Amino acid sequence: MKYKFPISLFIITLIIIFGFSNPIFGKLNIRSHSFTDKQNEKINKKEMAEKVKQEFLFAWNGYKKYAWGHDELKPISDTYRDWYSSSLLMTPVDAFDTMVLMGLKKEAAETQKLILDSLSFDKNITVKFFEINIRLVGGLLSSYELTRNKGFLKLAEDLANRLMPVFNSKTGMPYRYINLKTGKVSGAVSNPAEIGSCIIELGTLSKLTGNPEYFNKAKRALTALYNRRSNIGLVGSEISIETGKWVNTNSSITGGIDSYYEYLLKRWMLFGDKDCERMWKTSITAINKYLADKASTGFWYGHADMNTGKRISTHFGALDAFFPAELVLSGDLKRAEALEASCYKMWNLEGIEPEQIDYSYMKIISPGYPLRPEIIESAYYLYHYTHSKKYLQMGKTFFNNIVKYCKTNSGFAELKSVITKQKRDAMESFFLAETLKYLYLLFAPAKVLDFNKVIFNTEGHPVQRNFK
Ligand code: DMJ
Repeated sequence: MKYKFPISLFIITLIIIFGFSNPIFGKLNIRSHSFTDKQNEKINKKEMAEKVKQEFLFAWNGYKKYAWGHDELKPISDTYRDWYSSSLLMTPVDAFDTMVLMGLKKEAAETQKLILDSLSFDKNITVKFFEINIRLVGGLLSSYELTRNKGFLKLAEDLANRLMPVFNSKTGMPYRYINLKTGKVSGAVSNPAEIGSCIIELGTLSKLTGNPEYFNKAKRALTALYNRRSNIGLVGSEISIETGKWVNTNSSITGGIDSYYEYLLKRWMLFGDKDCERMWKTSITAINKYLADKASTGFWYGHADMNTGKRISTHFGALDAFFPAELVLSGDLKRAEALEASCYKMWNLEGIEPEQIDYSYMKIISPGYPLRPEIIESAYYLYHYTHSKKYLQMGKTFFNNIVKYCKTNSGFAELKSVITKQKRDAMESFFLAETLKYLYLLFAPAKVLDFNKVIFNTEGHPVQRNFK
């Protein structure tokens, strides 16, 4: 008698042989890493917080040894990189408040001395307003609030004064670049994130100095942008700040738009600003109507045309993973949890987070990992609001994967590809300002920082709600 192999057994065998490497069975791959499998694992928060602190120290010591006084460590060649022709101490300023929160007194003291003794903005260099504002103005303000050393505030004020001419456009929306010495501006085609992400820093500076000019300019810019939303309440990805006309109508929550929404919400929360409350509420209604997407692979936010609401793409990426934090901060726990679960699937496709995927197919379309913090930031917010162990478990996975794939002899390197795990010789300052800070705060005792008393700027710098 001829032996017949049952068809069901045949299919199971095929799945076992090909399932874990074949994209068709990608979902199996995802499930095999799902936090539900590990939910019962006990997380020792104290031990995890200490581990994160030790890795911060390791990277900081690498910076000290090979890049002291420069903007960034290059963690493979053991050298340094400056953003412009002369250093603005991007890593020390960005990392300082993390050191204070971690209780690293010796490191904080030496960094404070470096910044106060040598940082000067009197330089003939043309800088990017957005990055300098979120990293340096934001970092200096939170450093001032944490230490009460007026030197930090003076530096923030001097820098902001040099940046102010960016707002001298017909619409009030800022130019993208400015020369710190001459005040010459450039870059008239900008985007919502770069236009609308300065009201936390400049509003705080106005509060601390008593000079309303900073706040007024930031608010005017934010409102000018909001007023140019489409009839259905969305914004696009590029706009001319001179004519006020949209150049690109692709609407999403991704990089280039992300922190515009973040600042509407946080400005309302930080200062009880009623206009921003209204602007946030109109915006989130449109975002949930046109960008939210309940796909078979999970709950996501995709891209749509700002005028018609028609779906343009189902792309989602590491930068978009900031949104669960905004959702839960605004009171929408359900969507926040569903989106963070999707983000976690994205992280686990290759064991560390790709820059962008197409969520319809769970296919990676941009494979880099530049040490981004957003998914960790969202886990920290969600843990604060739910105390669910699953967010600690996620945090442990994030931390272990970063150490496994990105650590070098002197620091942590970006990945060119999460698939090949090939490294790139760069360590952005936000790795110390945000990625390791949010990981630490996730595991550290709540008393390290009272979440309800601060608002984080988009670079992870805590600004105190009631600083006196
Ligand atoms: C940071 O500089 C900020 O979080 C910014 O808003 C977006 N990109 C990086 C981190 O990914």
